[in-house]
Parts: sequence; C-alpha cells; structure tokens
Amino acid sequence: MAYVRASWHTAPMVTENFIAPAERNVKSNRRFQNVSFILPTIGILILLFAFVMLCFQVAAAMNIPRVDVPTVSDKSPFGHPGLYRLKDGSYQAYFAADVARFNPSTMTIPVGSKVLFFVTSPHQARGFAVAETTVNMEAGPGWVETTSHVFDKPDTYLLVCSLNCGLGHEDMYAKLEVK
Ligand SMILES: [Cu+2]
Repeated sequence: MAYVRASWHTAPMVTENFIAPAERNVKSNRRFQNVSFILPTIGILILLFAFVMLCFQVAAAMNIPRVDVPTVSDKSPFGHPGLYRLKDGSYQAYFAADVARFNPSTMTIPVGSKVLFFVTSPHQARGFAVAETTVNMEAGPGWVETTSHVFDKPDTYLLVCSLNCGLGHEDMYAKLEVK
C-alpha cells in the first residue's frame, strides 16, 4: 500500500494542456455529434436546392407561365382580371385567387362560348373549381394554371376554392352567369 501511495504522489504534475481521458472522450463525442448533425443538414439543403431547381426546370419545360408576385395586381391581365374576347370568338377568363375571395367575384359568359381560364394566386396555393364542369385547378403563388371549358347551357355556375387553403377558405367563391 505504501508503494502505491508513493507512486501516486510522484506522478507527473498535471499541466495546462493535459486533458484527462474522460474529458477527452466527452470533447471528441461533442465533435462527432456536431459533425453528425452538420453533414446531414448540408446534405438535406443540397437536396432541397436541387429539388427546387428541378421544379423550375420542369415548369419551364412544360411552359407553365409565371407571374411576378409583388406586381401581379398592377399589371394586365391579372391587374384587370375578367373576361376577354379574342378575335376568333373564344374567350379568356382571368382570375386572381386572393385571401378569402376571387377577383372578379362575378362574370357573365355568353352561352356556347369556349372559355380558357387563367388563374393565379399571389400568396399561397388556392383551388379553382367550377361546379358541374371539369374545371378544377390548383394555383400556387406566382404560377398560372389554365384549362378550358365550353359553356353549352345557360345557368349560374358556382366557382369555389377546391383546396383547403386555410383562413377565409369558406368565403372563396364566385359566380359565373352563362346566358
Ligand atoms: Cu381555399
């Protein structure tokens, strides 16, 4: 016992740079934890970036038109949404799906018309569906969705948001009067 005690007391002094083995393990574990957190995060960010770029390329390849969100309400045609008659006798209908409303909220369409609908949303994804027809779209912010429909019979058609888009969703409707 005396020998052991003597060796303990004669052990080298702990210097400032000396790190006890247990403490060294803790530091090395922390470093490992930091790396194991940072690397997957960087990987996920790279994948996310690649996915967003891919979406833009797919949209460009599909020729999906876009609008400039901050100025969409200042410029035609979404700045002046409504029904436009083309030279060939067909119609284009522009709608902006905004918070708790469609703009315009009413539209009169001549019976028998072929209407090409354009819809965009400046803030978030909104639905656009005309009851009793096959018109049903989803417009993301800045994206312009289109579809067409021929209105053969006179009626009042209800236009609703077909996407549960949150606050004000239940107030999102408009009327299309075909006569
Ligand atoms: Cu909605």
